[in-house]
Amino acid sequence: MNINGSEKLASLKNKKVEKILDEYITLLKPASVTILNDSEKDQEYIKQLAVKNNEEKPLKMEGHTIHYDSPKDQGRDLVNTRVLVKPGVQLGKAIKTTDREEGLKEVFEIMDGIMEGKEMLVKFYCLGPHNSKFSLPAMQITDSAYVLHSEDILYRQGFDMFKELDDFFLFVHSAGKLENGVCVDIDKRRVYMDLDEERVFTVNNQYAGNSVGLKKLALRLAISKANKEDWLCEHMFLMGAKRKGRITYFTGAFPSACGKTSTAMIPGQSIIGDDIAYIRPDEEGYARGVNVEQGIFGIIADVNPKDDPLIYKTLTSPREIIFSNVLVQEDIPYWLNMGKDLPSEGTNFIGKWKKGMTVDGKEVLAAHKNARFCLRISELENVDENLHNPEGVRIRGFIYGGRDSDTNPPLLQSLSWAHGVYIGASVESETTAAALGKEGVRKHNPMSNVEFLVVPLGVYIENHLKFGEGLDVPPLIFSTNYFLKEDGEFLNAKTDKKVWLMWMEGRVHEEFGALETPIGFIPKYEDLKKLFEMVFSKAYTKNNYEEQFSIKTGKLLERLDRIEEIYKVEEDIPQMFHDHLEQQRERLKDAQKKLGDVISPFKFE
Ligand code: SPV
Ligand code: MN
Repeated sequence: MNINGSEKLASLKNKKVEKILDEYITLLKPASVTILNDSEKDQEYIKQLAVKNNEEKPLKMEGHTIHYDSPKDQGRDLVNTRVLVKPGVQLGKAIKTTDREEGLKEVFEIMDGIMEGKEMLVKFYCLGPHNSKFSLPAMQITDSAYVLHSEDILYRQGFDMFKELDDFFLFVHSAGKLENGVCVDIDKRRVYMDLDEERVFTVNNQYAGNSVGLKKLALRLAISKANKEDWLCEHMFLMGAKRKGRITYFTGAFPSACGKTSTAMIPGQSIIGDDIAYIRPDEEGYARGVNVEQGIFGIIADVNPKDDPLIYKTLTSPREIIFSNVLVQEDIPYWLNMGKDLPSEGTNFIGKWKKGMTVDGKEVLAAHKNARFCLRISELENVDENLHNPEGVRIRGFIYGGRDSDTNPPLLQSLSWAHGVYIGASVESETTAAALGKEGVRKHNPMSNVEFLVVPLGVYIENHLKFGEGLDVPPLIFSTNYFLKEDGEFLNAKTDKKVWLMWMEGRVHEEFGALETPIGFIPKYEDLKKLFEMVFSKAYTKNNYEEQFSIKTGKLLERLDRIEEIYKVEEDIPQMFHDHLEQQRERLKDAQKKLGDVISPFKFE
């Protein structure tokens, strides 16, 4: 086999890498192999290859390209994404598993010869900042230049780390057969995780949540590692909240498509990351976190000049951006709710598109709800100066968000660390287009991480409890709900999240009081009134407050019962979790008896 760039391989002097290459060249049977290093030249090669292979097409604006995924590959595949387990290993109900031997046999059969006639690409990256205790090296093998182009944007380069190294994550991907640059063998799509060997095999897909090894596949391997080593690997953004000339860092876990990126991008604040954080204790007893990534693979629907001015501006100016699954007309990208009228025809993920078109009796929208943009965080005006700091930043607050139309108030603070872990572990959210399946179904999503968990829930929760207990100054824990509705209308403007953030920041610095309710602390009316006035020059009425912050004991108790049902069947859930559930039930029942089914927040003054 002729290997392009074999001198690069030789310079690594890495026997394990060489062995892996031999193994997968034999299995995948590519026509050629190209080894890439961190150079600009190799990054440019990949960009051009993505266009040459038809996986991307240049758009009108300099640096912009469009990539389409198959209509059947527009979100993460929850059915065929599995953890390979040895006989006897139980991971619990939330996690899909396959017997390791059978799974490996199955996926190796699919992979046998899958790269025939294709170029195998090999590249090395670093998860987390360089030269840091957070850094984890990762090797990527793929036949998709789109995947590598995405990784060159989203991750830090890591070639040099592979000199003298034999402990790293491995991702082996093939998009399989392509037609017009789009993969077609979707029925043979598999994403199999082999935790024992810290490697993932993913085939017959291109949607980045399935294909890009360093994203959700590395998240799963790192969750396994973190839970063995007592740190946290979370599906969390990382941002700086700015007030009174100071900066205070928060992480936030939100289910996909529930306002995570737009929270990380609140105007006037700074962003470190929008998706995945590694968090470790520091010597002074604080939690420290880094962004695993250096780019954003963000949902583009709803990005408009009013709600997300910064991202909108960035997306509509020249720079390196991969758009995916949007509508394109005359080489200009359009997406849903972008604040202007969309053309009535163009090209999208189904091919030629015209307004009103249906497929299987369902109208095809101009762009997919899960259409995305991919760019470097350094391209954003609000990039935080600590993006690449090897020490990370001190995290003072965790935020758990969910999509909940009728139960939780917009904002809460937990009564303690352990109560906060209970709150995070009982997040319920209505499903969205980011994962394949029905939308709008209430689903339990602990720490918004359920789709990525590879350790039993009990282990995961225990690790959280221990983590906070081991800190002198644990982050405060908050929960938010941007999606509360009354008579079908949202009770909050999308931009209100800025006020919630300012309140949380003030709580960290002990500048605001709070009201204690059965489910946690809520803000006082006067503080919110002042903040709305200060931030938006907007009146916040007692009526607004009452509608949003009433404690709905009846609905909350129903929710608690649902959560209890789920945890009943999970093994080894720490007793502390059950205690918090029981205490919360008692408090709610008590309040219900005394004050009714829906309690005005003023009653807690
Ligand atoms: C998410 O859906 O949570 C994402 C995008 O961040 S991906 O997981 O890559 O599909
Ligand atoms: Mn995500």
